[in-house]
Amino acid sequence: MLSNALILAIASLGAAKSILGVPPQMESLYKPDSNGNWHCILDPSHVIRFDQINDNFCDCPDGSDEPGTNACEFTFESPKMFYCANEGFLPNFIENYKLNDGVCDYEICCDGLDEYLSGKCPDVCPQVKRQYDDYVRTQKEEIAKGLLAKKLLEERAAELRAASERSMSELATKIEDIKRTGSESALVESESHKSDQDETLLVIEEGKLNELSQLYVDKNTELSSKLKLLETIMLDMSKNYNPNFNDAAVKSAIGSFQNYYSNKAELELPLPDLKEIAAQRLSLFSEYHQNGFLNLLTSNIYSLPGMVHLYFNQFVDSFPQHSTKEPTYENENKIAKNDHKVSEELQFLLRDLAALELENKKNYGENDVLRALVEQPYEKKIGEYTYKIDFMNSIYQDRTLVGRYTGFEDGSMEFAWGDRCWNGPQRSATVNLICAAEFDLLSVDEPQKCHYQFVLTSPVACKELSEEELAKGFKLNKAQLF
Ligand code: MAN
Repeated sequence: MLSNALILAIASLGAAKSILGVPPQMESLYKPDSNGNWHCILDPSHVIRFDQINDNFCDCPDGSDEPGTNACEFTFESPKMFYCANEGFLPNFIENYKLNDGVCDYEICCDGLDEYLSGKCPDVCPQVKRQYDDYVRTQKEEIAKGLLAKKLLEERAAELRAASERSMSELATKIEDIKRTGSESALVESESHKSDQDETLLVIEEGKLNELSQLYVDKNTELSSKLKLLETIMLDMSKNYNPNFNDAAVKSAIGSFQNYYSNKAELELPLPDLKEIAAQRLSLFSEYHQNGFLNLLTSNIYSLPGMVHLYFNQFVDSFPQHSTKEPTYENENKIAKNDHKVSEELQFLLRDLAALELENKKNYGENDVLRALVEQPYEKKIGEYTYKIDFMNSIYQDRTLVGRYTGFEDGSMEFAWGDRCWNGPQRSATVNLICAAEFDLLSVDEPQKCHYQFVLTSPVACKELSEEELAKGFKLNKAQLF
């Protein structure tokens, strides 16, 4: 409790100038009436003596009689903020419960008024102002440089957008042309090949293809069972190894295995019915250059068991492109083949157009600025990992996918659907962008398991700031005060 004498001294000090804790715009509410009394602000029927203001005893139900003490901390509407004038610097408000707690809260009250009872906090407003002015000056310089860099990015983004729109309209024209003339040109093409009598026609028999498919299915089964065995061994090891032995090689191997194992489900595609695919394809390509076919079969791209089905599809898809000799067809077959070619090209063009449309639908932020970043992936090693940010696309932590770009909001880029964590969620990340002329990854934190917070400086985040907005970013360096 404050001594009465002290409280009176403070109150009279307040009466002479202003009431302690009250901002200038509210001073008119703290005047005595003609009888030397005062009315609580929210409930004027409550009348107290004027000298009861700031006597460290809460009289008013709204707590308005104690703006300069913490006596009304439990009243619902008490003025919980105390005004520091901070002469020569910026005025501010501090929570009443921080008053006279023995701590100089110079970040808020550089005049030291929050410790008015002990007076132990001398006024440091001139020093704080110097720091603040330095901060504002360097910030303004950095923002100006950043805005120049941002302008260049925006210009590049505009070029990229224009190029993309040109490609889209070219594709659209081609698509229209093909749709209009596709069958006609197929017919013309088939006529021009009619006289190619000397080309060899090579036929792949369905039985042969079935046989080879079976071979790959059997190989896949055999390799899958070997893989299962290895997985069992590694799983056992990752559960039972002694983490207290600091063996970097073991830890790294187990880390990689856990990463692989957690994402196994996403990696494994169901094995398609190869015979069925073969039959379908055979009906389309009943004749084909046998050597080309065999070359493809014997190439070593099929060595990974889990990928057999994937590559087999690619291989079958590659039939038309890999043909070295154009076979001779009967007119009818030729028309069918060319129709197929036309429709295949149309598919490619439509797919390219759809991909471009999708790219253009991405949120590239104001003035499309993020579009320019597509060309400038960023990489930095922080701690034990190298992070690669492929803007608008993905983030990798070494070889682990942290996430794919999902959107841009409030100055942050969001990434999700990364590799799954061991016993955890799929990885995801938020990249907070802060203004600077250069890109620099300042920090990567993992506040929740496998959700990452990146802090990246970039011109993208630069914008003109008002004095008030600048002030919000100021951090006082207390160590430099004395
Ligand atoms: C790896 C890294 C870490 C992550 C753990 C989760 O070690 O991706 O960031 O926390 O996996 O198991």
